[in-house]
Amino acid sequence: MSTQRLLHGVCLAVVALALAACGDNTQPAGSSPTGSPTTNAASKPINVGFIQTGSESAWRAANTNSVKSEAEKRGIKLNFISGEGSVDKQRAAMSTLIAQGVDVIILDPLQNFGWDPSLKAAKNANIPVIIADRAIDSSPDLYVCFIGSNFDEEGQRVGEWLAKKTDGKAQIVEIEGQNGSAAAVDRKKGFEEAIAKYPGMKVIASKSGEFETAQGKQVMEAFLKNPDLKGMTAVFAHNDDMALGAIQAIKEAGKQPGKDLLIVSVDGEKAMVQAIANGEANCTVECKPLLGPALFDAAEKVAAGQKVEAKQYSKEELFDSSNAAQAVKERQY
Ligand code: GZL
Repeated sequence: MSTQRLLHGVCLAVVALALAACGDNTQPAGSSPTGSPTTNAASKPINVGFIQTGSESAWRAANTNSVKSEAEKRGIKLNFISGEGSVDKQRAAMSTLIAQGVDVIILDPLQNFGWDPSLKAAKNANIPVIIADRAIDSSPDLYVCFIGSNFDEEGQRVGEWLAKKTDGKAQIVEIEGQNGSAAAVDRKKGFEEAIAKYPGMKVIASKSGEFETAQGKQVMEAFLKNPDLKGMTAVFAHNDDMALGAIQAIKEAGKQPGKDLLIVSVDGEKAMVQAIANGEANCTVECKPLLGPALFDAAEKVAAGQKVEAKQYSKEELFDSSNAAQAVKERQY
């Protein structure tokens, strides 16, 4: 073989070896200009524990659905635990999730007190806690943020609507929510603050219906049978499910709900807005259950070590005969 041909062969071999070496070092797409590889793998999905109150109302069902569907959409590993109406079960769930070492815990507390020990345990385990929907009396340095509604304002708005509707004269029976829940405590407080300005408005009876339709109906049946309450002119229910139960009881007693007795409530559920459009109820202030997006925005930020707003309140509408017929078409729950 001539020297020239030999040199040509050696050159080709050197070029081939050089190309092969490049091929081995091809960087994955998106590699940094310095050539140091950056991973293409999606960052590990966060692991979130969610402790729910239970399944007491249509509002709660919509809230649970919003949380589960949003987690699935984002590829978040969700460990969903229902308190089944028991605070003890919720506290046990906190211990379980801390032991599992989840990245973030979201708690929707049945009661607004007694959470310091659980929150301190989570803090000691470096697990941030987000409070959803119902507020608590623990110090804000024990949890990251609150995302939900301003229940006091909801109670005020219902009270002010009723005062305007009745020219400040109403004898009111009150069907309360779950005892000790922020929703019940603060709606009651806001309503009472609003009607305190009107000497002609008075709550003449109060009893808990636990946010449930059947119990709301039972409480209303007892009010209707009580001779001391014959002068009642209005019903204030802490949520729509109980108001709908009260409407059933009023009809079965041969009276016209929405006319013989004014019915005011909170949540803005489709069935209640429909009852208002039908003239069988009078007012409901919306309380937004579709918190999934806001909760997981906060959880993802917290898991990434970013700051989040301490309090995030939903913006909510009021429905009465002036807007119910149109609004009912858009209600999602
Ligand atoms: C309010 C929520 C309440 C609803 C009820 O944010 O906690 O609990 O008003 C639900 O319908 O049961």
